[in-house]
Amino acid sequence: MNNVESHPDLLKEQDAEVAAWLQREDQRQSSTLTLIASENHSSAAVRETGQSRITDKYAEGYPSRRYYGGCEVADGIEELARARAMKLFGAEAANVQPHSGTTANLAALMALAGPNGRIVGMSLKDGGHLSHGHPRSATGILFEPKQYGVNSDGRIDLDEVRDLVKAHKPQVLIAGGSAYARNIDYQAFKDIAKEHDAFLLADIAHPAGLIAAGLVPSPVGIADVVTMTTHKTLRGPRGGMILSTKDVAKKINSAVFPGSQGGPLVQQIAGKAVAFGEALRPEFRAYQESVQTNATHLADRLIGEGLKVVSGGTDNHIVLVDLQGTGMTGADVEERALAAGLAVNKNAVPNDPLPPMVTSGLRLGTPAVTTRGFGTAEIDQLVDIVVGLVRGEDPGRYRSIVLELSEAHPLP
Ligand code: DSN
Repeated sequence: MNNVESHPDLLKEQDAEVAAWLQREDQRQSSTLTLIASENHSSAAVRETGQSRITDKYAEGYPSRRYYGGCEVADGIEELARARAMKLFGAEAANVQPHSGTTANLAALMALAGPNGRIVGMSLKDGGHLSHGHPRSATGILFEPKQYGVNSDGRIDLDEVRDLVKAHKPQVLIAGGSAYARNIDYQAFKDIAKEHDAFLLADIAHPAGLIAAGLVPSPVGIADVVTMTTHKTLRGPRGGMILSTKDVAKKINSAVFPGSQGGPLVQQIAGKAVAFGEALRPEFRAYQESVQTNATHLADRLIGEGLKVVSGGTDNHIVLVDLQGTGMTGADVEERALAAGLAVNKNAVPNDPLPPMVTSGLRLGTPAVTTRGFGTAEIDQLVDIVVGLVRGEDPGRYRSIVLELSEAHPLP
């Protein structure tokens, strides 16, 4: 039995300050709505794993090959998580130890590119991710990166990818992004990589849940390595994971441990196992269908209201709004939305003239509100609020609507 079950007020009695902060976060999440595309609300079962005594256990190594005694439970948990992950995605191998998506990418690049290796990935400003070779990320410092972007239609420029790979001769080509709303042609990426003897790494941190549900194309079976986080559309605990072919699995494992991490967070791995179990149930597909339907509806409605959406819509859970011409920056709308009770994030749009802490864009996403039971009718209400905020309406006039919606759709 864990402490919370046996003594629910333990933390409050022992450390009122920390308890108050955590209570405040409960209240914040309950009374606001999250439209941040990378966030979600995990199930109570997933969250319960974080309180387990397994958090106290060192388990450096891999199941049956640990550097500590007493790892039989950690072994069982990790094997279960790996088996469920491989079943869910149809993968040949899985490493469930990465603490995050960034550490998963770092380990995968260490395994495939080696020290000072050359990599090609999408630039952050065009919708990629820091860990795809940004100059201030370890992946841009330890490797030699070149970055591709998107065309004027907001879609990946495959000709640029081909030319860059030809010129830079990377060991690893990366496909995937953190603000890219369109499906990725993984086979086209694989063909380019293969032609130049490069590995293909697909980072599916954002659409992992949609991919698991079979609603957007999967790179598994095409890419050599697939990295992801487990807490976005996948709705698991905060963490990372690497899927791979059997051929490279050994290299991946040693790049995770001992290459870039020490002891795995077994309580998080237990949470991943629970989340993968949830994702293997039929209701998960229904949830992901709603995530996608809500995002399409959100994009269509915003466009109908005269806002510009990068690439003209979405194939997944992300809607990237280009605010140029509205008189508002991304930072302006983020702050105004927060005052109304909506958590959103400012985001660069392609060719953004503004710096990253300001930006000309707003990235919206539907996973968290869909977990709370939102359908297209509630999305319509959110559209009215977002459009009003962009047009300069007083955020205060929307606060009660957001509170009502929040109360009617409690957290899981
Ligand atoms: N946190 C990720 C996201 O918001 O997409 C990027 O690291």
